[in-house]
Amino acid sequence: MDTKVVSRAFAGSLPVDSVQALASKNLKNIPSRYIRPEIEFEVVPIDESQQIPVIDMSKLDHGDEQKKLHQACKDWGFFQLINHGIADELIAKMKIDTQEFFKLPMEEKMAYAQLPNEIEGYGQTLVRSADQKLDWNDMLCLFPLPVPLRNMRFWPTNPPSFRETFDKYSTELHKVTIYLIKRIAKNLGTDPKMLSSFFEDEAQVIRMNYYPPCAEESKVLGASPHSDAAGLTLLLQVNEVEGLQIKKDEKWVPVKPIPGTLIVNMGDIIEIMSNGEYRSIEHRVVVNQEKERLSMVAFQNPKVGTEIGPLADLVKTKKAQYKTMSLEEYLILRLSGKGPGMLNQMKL
Ligand SMILES: O=C(O)CCC(=O)C(=O)O
Repeated sequence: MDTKVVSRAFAGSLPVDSVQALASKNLKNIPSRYIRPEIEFEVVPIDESQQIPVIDMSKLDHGDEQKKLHQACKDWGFFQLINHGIADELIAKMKIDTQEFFKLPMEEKMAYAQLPNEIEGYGQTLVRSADQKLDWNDMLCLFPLPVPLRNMRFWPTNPPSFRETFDKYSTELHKVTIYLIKRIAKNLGTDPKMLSSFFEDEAQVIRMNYYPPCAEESKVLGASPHSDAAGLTLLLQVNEVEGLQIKKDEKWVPVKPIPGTLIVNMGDIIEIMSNGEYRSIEHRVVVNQEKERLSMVAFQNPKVGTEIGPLADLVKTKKAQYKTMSLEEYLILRLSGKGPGMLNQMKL
């Protein structure tokens, strides 16, 4: 990610308190900035009967799995990826190191705090105004790729293995991304080498989310409804507590992660590049009354300099549905706003 561009998009973000510190006070009544009346009036019921498709990466050389991938990207915009090739031991270590970081005393975590108007580091997501509703969530956000742009000042040195584990995990996610992008290109009828070249020097952003338990769990949201600005998102459920819900046919569908899988979703960039063939789906996170929840979300973005717009091969027979602009312009447009529907700004 071009950190200067991201800083411009985040200019004016207001600092807010740590939710973990707030939750530790065991307040009976949660401050009103976290209370979301809209959830009470939610007209879309949860649909427990549906589940997102499962894609076996080791079988993608076979036609059927490749077709299944196409349908999953088209109909759901989300799937669970099994046999992705990342070693169980590495995933287990990454989960432990993430949990250990959030267990550190607040003063120690604050050594990695976001700087004013920056998203990288330990803190919270974008806050634009003093009356904006807040998510029940703290995060550690790092930009591991491209390597020359790493800002090690935000990489925890405690737990001592964090940096090494995180570096390896980031590299493995990059490999999975390149593999999937090639498969996606094939399914879309465009050149796999061309599409994957945008992601070779990718701008990767990894966000570790910590959602503390909440006494008024049905009144707050861990993450407000949104779609991801990224190319692809690869999500690891760090502990066994569910919370992610995706909007499908106007209903919220809870995602029940299968242990060892990565949850993959199409971001807005893939929706745009595919000229709307694949969909970037709105999702949100609910929290738990008794248990903390942790997740690790990797946003896989094309390299700086990539043009964001429908791919040339996909506008030969169908009119372009989205604008074309530089990644930098796109990020400013996409990150300066808030809430769902941001993708509409890209539609023609
Ligand atoms: O925690 C999760 O499951 C999803 C988080 C998410 O959507 C985000 O960080 O953008």
